[in-house]
Amino acid sequence: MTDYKVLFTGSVCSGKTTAIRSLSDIETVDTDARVSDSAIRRKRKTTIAMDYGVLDLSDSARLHLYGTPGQERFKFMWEVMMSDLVHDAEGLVLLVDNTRNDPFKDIRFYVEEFRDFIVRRRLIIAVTHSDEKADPDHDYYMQELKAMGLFTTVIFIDARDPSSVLKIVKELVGQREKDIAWPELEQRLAVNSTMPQASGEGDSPAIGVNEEVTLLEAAMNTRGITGAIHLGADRKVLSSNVSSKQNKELLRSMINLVTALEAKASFLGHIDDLVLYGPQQETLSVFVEEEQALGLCSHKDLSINVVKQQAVDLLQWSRR
Ligand SMILES: Nc1nc2c(ncn2[C@@H]2O[C@H](COP(=O)(O)OP(=O)(O)OP(=O)(O)O)[C@@H](O)[C@H]2O)c(=O)[nH]1
Ligand SMILES: [Mg+2]
Repeated sequence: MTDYKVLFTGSVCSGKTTAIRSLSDIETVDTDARVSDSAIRRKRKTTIAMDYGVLDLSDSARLHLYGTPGQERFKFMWEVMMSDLVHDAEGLVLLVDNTRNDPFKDIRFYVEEFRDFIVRRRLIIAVTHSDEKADPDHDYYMQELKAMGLFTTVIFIDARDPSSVLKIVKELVGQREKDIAWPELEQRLAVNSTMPQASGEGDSPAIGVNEEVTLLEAAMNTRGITGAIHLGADRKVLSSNVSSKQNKELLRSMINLVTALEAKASFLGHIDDLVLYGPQQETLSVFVEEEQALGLCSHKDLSINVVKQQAVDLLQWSRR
């Protein structure tokens, strides 16, 4: 028996748990728990440790499916998985949620985080949620990834639909495993579908307004964040829990500085963040969009890359 392994990763809600459930012949092991942070706006549960499933490919081959938790605060699991469980995996499937404000930011983040792992393996980018938002399309992905120096396969899938997720498996092992009866496999997995029309109901993302957490609560539930300030389009403070007056002023000045820099130095293009990193102190960073701006104080040991990814999640999913 040949055993293959594949690791699924990607941002919160990108569909890792769903994709593994779609493909697995066994009841999947998942460790989803109720969330109380920026992920809750879209769904009730998030993976806190890992997902696991198995797919029998033929009489002589089997694919083990592993999924990381999406939230950065459970990142220790990524390391545990890479160094132990999946150190011998065939490849990494990076699920990219097409509804994210900037899917390419996510790609950069995960490629950076999994850089050592990818060097020796196949990377497949699987774009999900394109039924909810069609752009960017396949051509755009190919063009942008090429510009980023990433020459990799991009597949559009719906994680809820087994036949669609099977495209990843084909890409990964299709060349080497010639005995796989794909149509039968597809038929067998059809029962795993969680497409709304097939099962009658999907995993309901609808959550009562009262259950939603505010952006500040979400920020404070995020590892390493010690304070947050949220500003609206007019750059007036909507909410803040930054205790130090000095830091609060600094964050506001940094946001104004971004606006001023954009006006005075238009050749720089759009500036979305500005980070003030003091090795002895907390790191202060601001993330500026047209409609809102976010200032974060974070623990000095938390990497800038991680703070940026957390800010992306907060700005995307938390309501004002
Ligand atoms: N419309 C649509 N919904 C999808 C798609 N893929 C996944 N979903 C839904 O998105 C939601 C989140 O999927 P999960 O599989 O829990 O996401 P995850 O990546 O495991 O998230 P974490 O464990 O929190 O990191 C579920 O309600 C899925 O049914 C897709 O391509 N289209
Ligand atoms: Mg999950």
